[in-house]
Amino acid sequence: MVTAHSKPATWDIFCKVVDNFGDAGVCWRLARILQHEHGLRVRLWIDDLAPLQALCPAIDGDARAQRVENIDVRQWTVGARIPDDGAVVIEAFGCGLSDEHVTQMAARTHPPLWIVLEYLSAETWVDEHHRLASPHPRLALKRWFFFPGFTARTGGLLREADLPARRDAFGPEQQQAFWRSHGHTGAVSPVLKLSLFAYADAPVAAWLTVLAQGTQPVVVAVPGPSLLPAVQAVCGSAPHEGSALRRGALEVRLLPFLPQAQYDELLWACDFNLVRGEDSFVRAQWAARPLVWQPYRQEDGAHQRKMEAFLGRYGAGLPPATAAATAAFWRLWNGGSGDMVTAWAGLRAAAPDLAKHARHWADQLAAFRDLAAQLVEFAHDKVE
Ligand code: TRH
Repeated sequence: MVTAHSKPATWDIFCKVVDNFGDAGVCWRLARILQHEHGLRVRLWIDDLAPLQALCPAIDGDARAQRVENIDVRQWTVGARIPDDGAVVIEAFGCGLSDEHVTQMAARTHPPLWIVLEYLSAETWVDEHHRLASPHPRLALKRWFFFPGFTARTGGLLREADLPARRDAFGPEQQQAFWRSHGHTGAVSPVLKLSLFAYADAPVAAWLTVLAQGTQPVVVAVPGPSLLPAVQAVCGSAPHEGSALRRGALEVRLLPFLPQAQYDELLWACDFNLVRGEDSFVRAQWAARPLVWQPYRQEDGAHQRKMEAFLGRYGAGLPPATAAATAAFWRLWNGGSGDMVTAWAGLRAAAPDLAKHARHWADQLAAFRDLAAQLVEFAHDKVE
């Protein structure tokens, strides 16, 4: 366990990139908060530096070891030598530690505290599973399961201490400057501004078509290249980063994949955000703006259960018609049946309620301790 009477000094975070950016995104955010706000020495072990470099351009995609923002970033290769001075090991998303590494941990006089950081879910069973331990089948080691979540009985959500203040200080002037810095004019009301980050199987083209055919001028900002085929299908011309394409009431603004901090600014500069996976989903909630979520698809349909569980919690504070309109659009966005024109009209009509609720929801979540602080407290509790 952690050495008695001492703050855990070195934390090792292990991250395997399954696909996309979420694994790296969550681990990088956690590493930054642990280092910058809790003064810990953090080593982030990651098996693929490319997504991390996209989130943080200061990262060298080839370096085996580097220090960026005061975090030691190490390539986690097969056979990598893991120093045995770490007080806490975070196994992100149950990514699996090698037998050799686990044996080395067990052989220490004070084995590190081994925490499996799980995926986020609003399902009720999370409350019961948070902070449970599972003994290693052969060695004198325990793994502790730590669940992020939306209730006081879970580990909470990642949140930088200054995030709400930075968000609230990002007013109209900053928003205009944001758009201008990406080569676009600052769209002002009554133009509706939306950001779009989704998997390629979302009905993006059908939705953009409905927007184009509407009467309200709409800007849709699309960071990164993954949805360009759908944009091209609707707007016709060959899209490239930095360009703005128009059809009817719709203007699509193509942005580069933004560094993580700038992605927050995009969310704050928009009236409505379409997000996916885990980390952008959480950031959209902190943005205190209405959102549409596309969970990461899982074979067994677990993503649908996650979506319904979240809708249940989120919708509980909404007028029933607003909750129903929200659920109808989210379900359609996630492979359900329905008519896009009707679903979008319903969501638009719900926008004033949703805007109020989004703020209330963010404030309510901010009343819980954030995930990094809870991890630090947990590590202290386990000192023997
Ligand atoms: O990239 P994702 O689809 O990641 C997913 C999920 O995390 C999923 O749960 C996991 O199992 C799977 O990966 C392997 O979506 P997510 O979680 O939103 O992560 C995206 C990260 O990228 C997040 O940190 C926000 C960041 N981002 C930027 O920094 N700039 C951008 O321009 C955009 C669009 C995103």
